[in-house]
Amino acid sequence: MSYEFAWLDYRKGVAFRAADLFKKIALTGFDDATAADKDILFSAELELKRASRDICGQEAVFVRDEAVSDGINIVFDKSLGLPEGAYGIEIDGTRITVKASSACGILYGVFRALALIRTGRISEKQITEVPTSPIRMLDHWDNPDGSIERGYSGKSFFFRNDHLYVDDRTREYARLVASVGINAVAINNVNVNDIATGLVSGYDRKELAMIAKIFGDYGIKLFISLNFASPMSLGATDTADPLDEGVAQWWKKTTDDLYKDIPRLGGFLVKADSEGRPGPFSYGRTHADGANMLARALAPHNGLLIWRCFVYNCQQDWRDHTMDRARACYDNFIGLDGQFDDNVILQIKNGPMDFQVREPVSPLFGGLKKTNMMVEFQIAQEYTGQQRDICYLIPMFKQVLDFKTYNGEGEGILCDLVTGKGLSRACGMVAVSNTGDDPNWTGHDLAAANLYGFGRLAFDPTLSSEEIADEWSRLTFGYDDTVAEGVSKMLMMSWPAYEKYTSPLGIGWMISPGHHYGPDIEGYEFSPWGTYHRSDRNGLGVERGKTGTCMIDQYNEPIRSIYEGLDTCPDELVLFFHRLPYDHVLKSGKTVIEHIYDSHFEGVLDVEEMIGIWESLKDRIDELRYKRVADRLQGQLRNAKEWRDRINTYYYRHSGVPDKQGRMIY
Ligand code: GCW
Repeated sequence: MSYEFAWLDYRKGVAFRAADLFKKIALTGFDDATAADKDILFSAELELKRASRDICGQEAVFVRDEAVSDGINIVFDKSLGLPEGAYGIEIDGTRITVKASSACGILYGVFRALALIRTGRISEKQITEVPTSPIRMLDHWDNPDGSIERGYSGKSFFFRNDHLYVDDRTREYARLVASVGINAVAINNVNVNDIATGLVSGYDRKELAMIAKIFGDYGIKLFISLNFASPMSLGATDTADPLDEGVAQWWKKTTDDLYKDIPRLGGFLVKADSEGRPGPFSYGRTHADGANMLARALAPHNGLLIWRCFVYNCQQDWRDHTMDRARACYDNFIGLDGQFDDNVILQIKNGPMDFQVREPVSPLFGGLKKTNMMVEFQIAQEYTGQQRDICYLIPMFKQVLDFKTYNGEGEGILCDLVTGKGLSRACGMVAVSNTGDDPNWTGHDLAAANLYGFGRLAFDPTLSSEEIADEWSRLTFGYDDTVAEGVSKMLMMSWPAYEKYTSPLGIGWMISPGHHYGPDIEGYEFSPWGTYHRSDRNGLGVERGKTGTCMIDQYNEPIRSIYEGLDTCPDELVLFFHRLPYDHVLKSGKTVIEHIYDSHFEGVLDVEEMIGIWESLKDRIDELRYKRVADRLQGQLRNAKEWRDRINTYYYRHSGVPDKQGRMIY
């Protein structure tokens, strides 16, 4: 499949005085770099070449180790002491200087300088940026057969016909994600099946090494998702018990061999004892036993072991009201705090359930005190419209990052905990990727704002959602205020709109089972997955407070009291935490049933408004992309109406309460 250049299409965008700037480009300190650094610096050089050609149609003239007064100076200088990945940019009339002490810093600084030129923001005189998260990662759920679990943008571009696949697009991908600061990528699904099990032990090793090299050229470390039972599945041992000497030896040798071929491998990512995947529980061992055994194989190579906390019972009995899936993540890991080796990082989903449109923050973040943590977001829009509906997730991620956990060390702001502020811990942010081999990478053109935005946010969480939307729009659609305003408005209204027309007040789910698009209110109600809303004629919701499953007690004070109290619990989460009657009056002044009706009618109106905005931009956006988005918006409108009518009808029939405004409910 052919591909487009997304926000890196330098032919788009107006460049003020760009031709002058590109007249001369001076590279300083490049020749003294190590071999690995040179590869990254070379990518930066290529980028400048490409930009010069595409922005102003001229070949860049490079000079070495001399400062130019008119043009671009790129200064690689370790003695500046800037942290890894950090850069400084100085703009002075017709001279731009990018400085860094690491090769990645140069690469990021070059991308940033080019973005500033393209968005016309070269009046900002001096910028120093230090990446906030040490690890800024994308997890791909790609399978060897080319399918992508929860993929909504075509097929995998890493795998095809049961093999790894390397072509121009591999490099283009690395370039794209490095441009927003991504420095770690797991290319295969955390559900590691069949052939993928062999990736750690030699399968397609040549291609794997090629991918790692291309990633390395862009400062990205390759991670491999592994099957916890690999030695057993591959027939080398008859157990996968993490405390078995033979198992540990197998992992050690396998890992040593892997590092011989791929010296800069980042490490492993593991989903264990979750949704049918093997794990230490089968041997009566803890997740610390499992993770540490693997971490010890990686430690001599400085590798990291990323262990997922998405562990819950998916064989639940819906009749049993005492069990609560929302408790599982905390209950499974809190007792292990302090038991993990230094090179283990726990990867915790942002919410206690599973990437719903609205969830509280996982209480595990505020519970663990002596464990490395990463927050896991999902930009693949599994439950948020599957890249058919627009849902710009950056505002949600920001709310999560701003959350105060009160973990005993002051406010314990989540962003600080996962970025290791003040501590030199291994930690960071990860997102389940939303890319595939569709020409525009993300299926919906506007879904690319989530890919772009996640990277930018992981680098600098102080950026606002609006800034990111505006910047992405200008880089993608060109320098046009009207387009940027319109597109940003659409993006900013999209998450609230999606929340309004889907399941209400934080209760989540109600999506069609299996594929997870569109409504099916009772689809999971009598299933083993543990995701219930328990609606009846009296009300709806799961009581998670003191009279229920006590899940609220997993939070620290004062959050615990805030969520426990009906007068303090925020409306948007009230049905996550409490079971309520339809006539319960929310803080907004509306009853629960009024809120359900009103929000669903509003959600559809919001989609109509987005369509109106898009139509107003018709002559300003190229035909191909205009039409792609316009078509998807019509699909979104159909989806929103389907949700509205099903939810409103269901709750009208259950509650018997008519709509005050007499709107059409079936
Ligand atoms: O959201 C759920 C998905 C599964 C996924 C799982 C996980 C990779 O429905 O498809 O499996 O989460 O995060 O492991």
